[in-house]
Amino acid sequence: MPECAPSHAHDAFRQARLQQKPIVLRGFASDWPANSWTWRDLARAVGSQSVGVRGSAFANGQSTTFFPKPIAQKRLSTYFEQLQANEASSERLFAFNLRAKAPSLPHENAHRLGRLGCRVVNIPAYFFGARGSETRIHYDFDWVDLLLTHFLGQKRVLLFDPSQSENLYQIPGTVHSAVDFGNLESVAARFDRLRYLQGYEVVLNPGDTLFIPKGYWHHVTYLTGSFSVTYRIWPNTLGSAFKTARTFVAGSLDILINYLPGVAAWQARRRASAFAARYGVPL
Ligand SMILES: O=C(O)CCC(=O)C(=O)O
Repeated sequence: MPECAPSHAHDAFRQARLQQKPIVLRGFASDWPANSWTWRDLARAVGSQSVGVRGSAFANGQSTTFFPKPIAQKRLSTYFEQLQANEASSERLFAFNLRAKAPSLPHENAHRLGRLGCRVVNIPAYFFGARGSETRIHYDFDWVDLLLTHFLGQKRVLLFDPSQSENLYQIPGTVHSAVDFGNLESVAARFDRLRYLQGYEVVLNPGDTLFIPKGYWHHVTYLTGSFSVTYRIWPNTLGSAFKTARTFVAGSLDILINYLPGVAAWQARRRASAFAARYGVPL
C-alpha cells in the first residue's frame, strides 16, 4: 500500500485521487482534537445515552442488507469502557452519528481535510469496534471518494479495486461480497476465484488517514478496540456527480423498500438464484 508523510500529504493525495489509487497519509491527523480524546472523555461526553450496537453481519445471516441490524441495546459509556479494556467481541457502531450523541466534543474537521485540496461533505460518520470485530467486505453504495481517519488503537484494512468484483463473488444487485473474510480458510474451497484476488493490506495507527477511492471494496478488522471517522469527498466532475446522485437514490430506495414486509426475503431469493447462475456455486 502506498503511503506518505504529512509533509507530502497534499501532493501525494492529489496524485492518488487523480489515479483513483488508495494511499495512507501517515500521521496526517495527529494534531486533530479527536486524536487526543480518551475513552474516558468519550464516555463522559455521551452521558447516560444508550444505542443499538451491531455485530457480525455474516453471523446474523444479514448478507444483503447494507446496515446490519443491532444485536444489543447498550449504554454508550459501558461500550466505551469495554473498548478501553480491549475486550474481544463482535460489537461495532457503524456509520455512527457521534456528533449528535456527544455535541460537547469538537467534531469540526472539514477544514483540516480541506488542506489536502478537496472539499468534504461536513457529516462525520464514526466507526467504533471491539478487538476482533469486523466490518464485512463491501463498497459504499453512493460511489464517492472517502477519507477515513483512525484513532485510539489499530485496525487492519484490506482494499480491492472494482475490477476485483468477480474474484470477490459480488452478490448481484448489492454492494456486498459472498466471501466471509473472517473465515477465509473454510470458504476458500467453495470460492476458488479467490486465488486470483489482488489488493492492498494496511494497518492504521492513531492519526493516520486512508484515502479509499470510489467503488473500492474494503474489509476492516479491529486489531484493538478503536475508532475512526469517515468523510465523503464531494464529486469533482459532472460525470461522477451524476453517478453519485443516481447510486445514492437507488441505494436509499433499496434500503427503504427492504423495510416492507416480505421484500427482504424476496430480494434474498432473487439474488441467490442470480448468484448461482453467475458463479456456478450456491450463495
Ligand atoms: O472502519 C470501519 O469499520 C468501516 C469503514 C467503512 O466502511 C467506511 O468508511 O465506509
